Amino acid sequence: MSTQPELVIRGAHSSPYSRKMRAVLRYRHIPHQWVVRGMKGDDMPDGAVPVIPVIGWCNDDGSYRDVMVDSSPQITKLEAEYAGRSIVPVDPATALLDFVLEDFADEWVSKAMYHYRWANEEDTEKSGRLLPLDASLRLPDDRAAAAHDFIIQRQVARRALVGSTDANANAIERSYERTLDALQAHLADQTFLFGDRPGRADFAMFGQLTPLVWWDPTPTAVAVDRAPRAIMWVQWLDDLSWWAVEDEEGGWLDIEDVVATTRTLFEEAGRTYAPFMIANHEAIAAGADEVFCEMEGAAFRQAPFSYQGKCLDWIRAEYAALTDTDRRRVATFLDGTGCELLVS
Ligand SMILES: N[C@@H](CCC(=O)N[C@@H](CS)C(=O)NCC(=O)O)C(=O)O
Repeated sequence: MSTQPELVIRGAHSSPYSRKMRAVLRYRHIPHQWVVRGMKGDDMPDGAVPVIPVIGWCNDDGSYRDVMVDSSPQITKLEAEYAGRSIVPVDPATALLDFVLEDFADEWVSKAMYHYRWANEEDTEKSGRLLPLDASLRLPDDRAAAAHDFIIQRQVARRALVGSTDANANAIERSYERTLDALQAHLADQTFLFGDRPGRADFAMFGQLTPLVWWDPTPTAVAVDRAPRAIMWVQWLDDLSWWAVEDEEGGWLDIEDVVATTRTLFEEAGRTYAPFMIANHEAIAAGADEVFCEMEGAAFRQAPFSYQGKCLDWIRAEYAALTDTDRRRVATFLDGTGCELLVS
């Protein structure tokens, strides 16, 4: 009898999005097989674009009937196909907030992740030594040394693509610090962002924070100082298969009850992520070759990023699909955070 689960997730230990999706599958009790990209057992075809994680749906004979990339749509498909332990809040207005904060983590906190790692020599050196071994512990030393140089060159050269320039460093680093401060305050009283069970935003934040607070020395030191709770929270999120969900519909907050410390994260998103996402969307629409926005009185610039343009479209589509009443409830919550611009 075949013991192969229907789902295979192909990722890498060091990939924030892979960790996000593996944590979702674990928490949701969805049987799956984890496969490290390029290692034995990895027979999955690439998805539409060559990124990880890829989730593959298997037939009984082991062939793949579907493969899919991009963590947010993966979560949506899994929600439609698997019942129980949902990670989408029951109140549609809270669910919209959760979707926005998921995107803040995926598309903005990810800039801090990339920046700290590839802008500081100590962090860069560490990743250069460790990343080649992610998929192959037995890689011979000479090949690991060659991979060290190759990875560092490639990743440092890509810094500007995600906005990790010297001119943007202050905006990215202060935002990381404020995000940690908000989480430290939040976790003093709450385990998750939208109730007594984790949502999409919790898993997205977990994914990006893993390298920031557990791997890279510079941002880890910042986190030890400012947000020890967030560091341990990341350990919790990695495997929440044990977290009890007694009432499938219960445990979520209505939007009117979402706590002030979660709102603080929206204020942070409103200072940074929201102006960036809007300027990026406008730059793509105008065919411009640079995104420019004001962030706390300084200029933030990078090249347009088309995937992030789609992310804003998805947020706006979700908002448009709400009832008039729920749209008003969301607008009331977001008013004054800076995130209201995302949906207006
Ligand atoms: N939008 C994607 C992003 C996935 C992504 O950027 N993955 C990175 C690794 S974390 C990647 O595959 N980069 C190219 C590579 O590693 O070859 C998601 O939500 O999953």
